[in-house]
Amino acid sequence: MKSGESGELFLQHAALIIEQGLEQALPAADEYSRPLHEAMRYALFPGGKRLRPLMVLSAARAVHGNPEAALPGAVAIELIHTYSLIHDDLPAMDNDDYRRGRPTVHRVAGEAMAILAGDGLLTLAFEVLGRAAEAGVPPERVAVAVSVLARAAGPAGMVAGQAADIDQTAPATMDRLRYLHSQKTAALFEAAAMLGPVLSGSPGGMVELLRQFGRSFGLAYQIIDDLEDQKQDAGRSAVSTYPGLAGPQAAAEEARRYCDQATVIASRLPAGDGLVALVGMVQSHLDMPVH
Ligand code: GRG
Repeated sequence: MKSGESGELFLQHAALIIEQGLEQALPAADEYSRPLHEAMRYALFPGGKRLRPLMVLSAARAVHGNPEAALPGAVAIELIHTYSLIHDDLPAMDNDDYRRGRPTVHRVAGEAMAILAGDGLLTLAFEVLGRAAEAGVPPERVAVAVSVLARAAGPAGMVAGQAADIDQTAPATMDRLRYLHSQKTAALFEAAAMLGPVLSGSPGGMVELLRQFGRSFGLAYQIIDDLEDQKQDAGRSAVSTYPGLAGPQAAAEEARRYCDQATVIASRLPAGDGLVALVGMVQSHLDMPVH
């Protein structure tokens, strides 16, 4: 990755590095663990948009950090995201049969193996991040990165959001919705934006600025995702979504506001063009026509 390339070109190169990093992170299966490894691999490849690892590497670039130091963070966060999708699709949660146009992991590997594949990816994430010292990252930075990621993914972040989301008895209020978005979606994006500067050793002020970037991005992204679902569902939206509670127009305005906040922050950073391009990628969905 060259420092003079545009934000868009940077994202293209970063995407290739992320695929290689994920490929190398998956341990080889032995005779008895083959079904587990096949289930993990099925969930990871081909992946989705890889937004979170792209954010880790773009945030490292934004502060002139070393992308090699940030790669373990990028891989670890995608492993966690993938685990969360496997578990979210399970019969006990959303009970989804398809994800990314293919049968979900529990549909092809069975429920017990899907649970274990998720457990395997979650644990592997911390093994990968813990080994960042091997890429030359000082141990004290590795320790901060581990705690940033664990907090965002765990019972103060994504898991709390998921637990609140499955509570069917809770009233669908804007207050609850904001909590869900903040914990279930934005927490992991906040960590993604922080891991780059943390692993590359940026000052605390930069890490905080990038946390705010990740939060605005995550809040925008959840609303945009719900608006997309609404378009695909012939204009209907679940009541427990922003478009469902406030209407599609207000939802789109709110998403634009968060995108603008994120862009302003990224534009102030020394090399924030990768992050600006990432915001542009998701914001472009707001302007797409309904079909
Ligand atoms: C099971 C602990 C646990 C958590 C699940 C991520 C999640 C929490 C649930 C998935 C459902 C959902 C709508 C979450 C909101 C975040 C979101 C839009 C996830 C999808 O992320 P993308 O679009 O997925 O980045 P791809 O397919 O591109 O990887």
